[in-house]
Amino acid sequence: MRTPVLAGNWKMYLTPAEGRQMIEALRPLVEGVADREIVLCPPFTALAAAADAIEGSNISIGGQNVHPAREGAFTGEIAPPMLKALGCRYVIIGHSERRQYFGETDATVAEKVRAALAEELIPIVCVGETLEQREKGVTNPVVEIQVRQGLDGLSPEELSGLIIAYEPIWAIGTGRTASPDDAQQVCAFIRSVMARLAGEGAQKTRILYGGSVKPDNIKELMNQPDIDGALVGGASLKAESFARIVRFEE
Ligand code: G2H
Repeated sequence: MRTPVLAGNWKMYLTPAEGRQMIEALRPLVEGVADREIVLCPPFTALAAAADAIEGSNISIGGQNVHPAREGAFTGEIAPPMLKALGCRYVIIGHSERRQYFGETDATVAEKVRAALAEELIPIVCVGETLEQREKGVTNPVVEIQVRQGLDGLSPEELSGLIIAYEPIWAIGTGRTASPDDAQQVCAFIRSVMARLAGEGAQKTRILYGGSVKPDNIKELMNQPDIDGALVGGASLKAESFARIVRFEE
């Protein structure tokens, strides 16, 4: 009953021309796929080219980050209405790389989520534990704090419409994937936290897994009852591998 979401996070890769080329190659490979949402999140500089290249297709675009203010003297930042004006439907918020290298906290995540929702952008809110936290056995409490604080003050309706991406930090870009069982356990736990915040609406929230997702592990991940899609980094840069992920093809 939840429409799967396959979202590519290009991170700081691909120029406008390279992004356009990737999308032109991807379009025929995912044509006709209607029962899932296909999303690409290019760097800001490639968004306009991507918006043009997806025209008339079943692919949507999103930002990788956003500033919480609608406008202002914030050099180097991008506001929610600017993403919207470029045709973005989604925005990634609180990716672990933003938290680790750019000082983002659960409080800044909460501000950005509210700002994105005000502009009718669908937030893809990232949460996840470090290796040290996993080994200490505190994955659930760490993720619960990130969910509760990052989504602070939202209505049940807002909570059910957003997307959460569970990305264990130790699995990001390392080639190590959480086992489908481990990923399912944390995603089910996140849904139980959402149920306490949003009641029945938690059944509608899409929860994605992210961290070294590839064509050869997508099928098993998608077989898990609480995993509703994937946030894909490295394997979303090439049309062939991302198309196989979108189609759940090994
Ligand atoms: C996690 C993921 C995409 P990768 O950051 O957000 O990247 O698939 O390269 O591990």
